[in-house]
Amino acid sequence: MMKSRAKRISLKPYVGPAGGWGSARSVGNILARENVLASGSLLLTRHNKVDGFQCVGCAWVKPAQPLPFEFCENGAKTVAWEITNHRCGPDFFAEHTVTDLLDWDDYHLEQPGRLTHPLRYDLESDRYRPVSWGAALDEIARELRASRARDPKRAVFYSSGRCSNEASYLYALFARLYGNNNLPDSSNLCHETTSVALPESIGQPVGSVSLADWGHTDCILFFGQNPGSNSPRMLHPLQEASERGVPIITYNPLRERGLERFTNPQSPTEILTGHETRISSQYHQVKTGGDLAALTGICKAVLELGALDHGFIAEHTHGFTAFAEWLRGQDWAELERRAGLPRIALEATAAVYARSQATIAVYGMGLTQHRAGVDTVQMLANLLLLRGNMGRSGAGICPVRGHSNVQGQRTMGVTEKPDLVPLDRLKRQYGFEPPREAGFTSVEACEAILAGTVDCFIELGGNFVRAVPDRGRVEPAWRRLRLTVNAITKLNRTALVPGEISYILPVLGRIETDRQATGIQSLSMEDTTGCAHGSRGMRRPASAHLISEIRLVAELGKRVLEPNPRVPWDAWCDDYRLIREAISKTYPETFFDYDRRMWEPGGFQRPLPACKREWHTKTGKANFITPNGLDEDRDMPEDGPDVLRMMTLRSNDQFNTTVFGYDDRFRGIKGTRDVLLMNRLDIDRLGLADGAMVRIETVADDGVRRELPGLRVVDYDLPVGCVGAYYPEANVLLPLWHYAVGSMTPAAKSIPVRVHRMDGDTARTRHGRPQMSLHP
Ligand SMILES: Nc1nc2c(c(=O)[nH]1)N[C@H]1C(S)=C(S)[C@@H](COP(=O)(O)OP(=O)(O)OC[C@H]3O[C@@H](n4cnc5c(=O)[nH]c(N)nc54)[C@H](O)[C@@H]3O)O[C@H]1N2
Ligand SMILES: Nc1nc2c(c(=O)[nH]1)N[C@H]1C(S)=C(S)[C@@H](COP(=O)(O)OP(=O)(O)OC[C@H]3O[C@@H](n4cnc5c(=O)[nH]c(N)nc54)[C@H](O)[C@@H]3O)O[C@H]1N2
Ligand SMILES: [Mo]
Repeated sequence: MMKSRAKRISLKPYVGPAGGWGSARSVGNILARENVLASGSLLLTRHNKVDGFQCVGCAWVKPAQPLPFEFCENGAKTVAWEITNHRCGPDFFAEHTVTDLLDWDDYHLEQPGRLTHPLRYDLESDRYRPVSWGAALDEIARELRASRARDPKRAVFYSSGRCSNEASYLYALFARLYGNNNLPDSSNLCHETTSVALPESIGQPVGSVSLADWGHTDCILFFGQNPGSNSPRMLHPLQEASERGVPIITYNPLRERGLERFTNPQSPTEILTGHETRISSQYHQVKTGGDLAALTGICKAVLELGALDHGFIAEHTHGFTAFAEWLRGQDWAELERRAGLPRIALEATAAVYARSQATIAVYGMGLTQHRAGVDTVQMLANLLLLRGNMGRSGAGICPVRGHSNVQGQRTMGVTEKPDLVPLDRLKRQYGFEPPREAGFTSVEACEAILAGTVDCFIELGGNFVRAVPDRGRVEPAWRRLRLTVNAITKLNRTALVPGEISYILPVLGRIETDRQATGIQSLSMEDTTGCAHGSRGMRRPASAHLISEIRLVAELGKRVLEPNPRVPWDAWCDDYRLIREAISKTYPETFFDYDRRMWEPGGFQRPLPACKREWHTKTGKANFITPNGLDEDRDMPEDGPDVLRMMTLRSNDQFNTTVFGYDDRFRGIKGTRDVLLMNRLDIDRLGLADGAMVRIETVADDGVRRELPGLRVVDYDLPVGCVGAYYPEANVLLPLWHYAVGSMTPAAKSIPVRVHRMDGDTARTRHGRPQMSLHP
């Protein structure tokens, strides 16, 4: 039976603020639906507190002086999702074949609840069947050993950015002892652009802004990040800044409610009196991919105003003269055309910025997920450097990371880039020769799977097949893998595309108590500002059969690798403090006295050299980086009049591929995700109508047909020529090779498409199957 949306659809503009009563009501609804209203409400008081647990949602800062309820609507939803009382056990799998389940959409797949037993795919009955942990681990280990004997580079160890620092450290060590650096993670699909761009600009792969800076800033620039849905706790410092009169200037193709108005959902007075805070003082609806041109224009205007910090530029930077010359050579008309904004808008931003003594620049996927993403992030850094806004109180660059520990995972060595890892220290500490050759990014892992050079894919969290581009090509290739292992908490599509041998291994979530030989264990994570925090699970595990991610990695380590007395898998599992000791040996500068410091209020911050105006770059200075050109999409055919740029969006009711519901409250879309947001002029120009059913087709000349039928046109306020549809449904349209130059982050915010009207019968919504075919 097909399971997909079956709700009343309503599409009308949302008039309320972000936060407010709508937010409080939405949290209550989800706690009730997951059947955890009482216990969930109590647990939420321990959320993001010292001695509590760290949110399983986003990576926004966990302050030293938390609010009474230091959580947001979406954090509460992700918590309720994990602690749900619903269970997805062997009965469920006895009832449904995998082929049946492939017709279910993302929402319905996760709805049965937490996975309770290890399961092995049985081809004959086309069902997942329960299996003992021992048998599962033995077979997985046998396959990994066989593949390693063939070539240690034929296994991939993916993770989604949720695992604790402790689990990540062991996972990365395991992969390197196994013999490769194939450690792609979700950040390859996300902020890898940041990790490539910022080291060249300012000598560190992470941002330079701490929470304290928000209290001292006098200007905030916001590029392509949506705090109302994706990091709502950030709305509190934003509200505070706005009430102090700090100008907040936003560049975003959509008018996102959280960047327009906010009512604190935790303040009864604000809710009752209808108090709203205006957030953005200027809002510029830049064209998707137009930020590189827009930022260039702002830099040019700052230069023309002469509003430079000459002292800073002379003492701390490199490359200014070449950059300034390049700026002078840029043509305003061309910049206006590419940005989709008039010169006067860019000059208005420059004028405000030129008066500021301390500016913070915030950004997210709107900059990183573009072909020119690296150039664009570096242009934002250039803008800050022009006025010395780096390493100064109240100023700096602030990438907003996604998954709750995506940054910590990278710090712990989960990366395909060996240069980022202290391999020599690992060599001494564990007495082995670590592999030096770069491993696969997520995109390269897909390419290798397509080429048939991967045997085993281990997924420690996440929903890889659903999150990556080109699903129509990747899914069939995925089925040819010898071994796929899904160490997850809820059922998702990746587990339904089995390789020859396929397992679902259910693991403990972070909110659950993790009891090992020496008692209940704690974990740690790093937030988006580089602070590491302790976290203690406090909920009874969803099933007696769950094991921790740490135990899982250790059990594989014992079974796959030759014994090594310096790698005490069992002792590490018995007492996670010993893992933290090992981490402090590998990273002594940051993680000394780890076990104590992680419980300090606000966590402890890793050393961030740019904050002290120390530049760990090749030139020893902060670098102005001049791009090669302003083309957004050099790999795509020239736009015709009927070609639109599609960005893939997140709704307010999802966490990545986890879909909580079909409502996107702030955008006024209710009961459906099958929509195409479109400007009125484009709707008219292409002879469509508001509400028309359409089929989308990617414009690319590689001979592959990529299509998504069954979307409903919604007349929406976005720039002419730009359209929006939801991720992950739209991933089938994104070619694997359309990614950011330098970082390989898929260019999910700029897919050239054509829109075709569908008639009558063909206009049915199909969720599960990728609508794609290959031309011979
Ligand atoms: N509730 C919830 N929270 C989440 C997540 C979630 O799915 N749901 N995901 C988590 C993860 S892993 C991540 S990485 C973050 C993602 O959080 P964000 O970085 O906010 O990512 P998106 O929502 O994909 O897109 C951000 C914004 O970019 C705008 N945009 C699109 N194209 C462009 C462009 O060309 N230029 C500009 N200037 N803007 C553009 C969109 O309109 C949107 O407002 O959130 C994390 N938090
Ligand atoms: N077109 C398009 N594609 C995108 C994006 C986009 O904006 N547009 N965004 C990209 C981004 S920013 C990201 S980060 C990726 C996300 O890619 P992933 O991180 O791979 O995907 P998620 O949806 O976060 O993974 C959800 C699954 O993780 C499992 N899970 C949840 N909690 C835990 C846990 O505690 N432990 C374990 N082991 N498993 C757990 C659950 O089973 C759940 O089904 O998608 C990327 N793809
Ligand atoms: Mo992300």
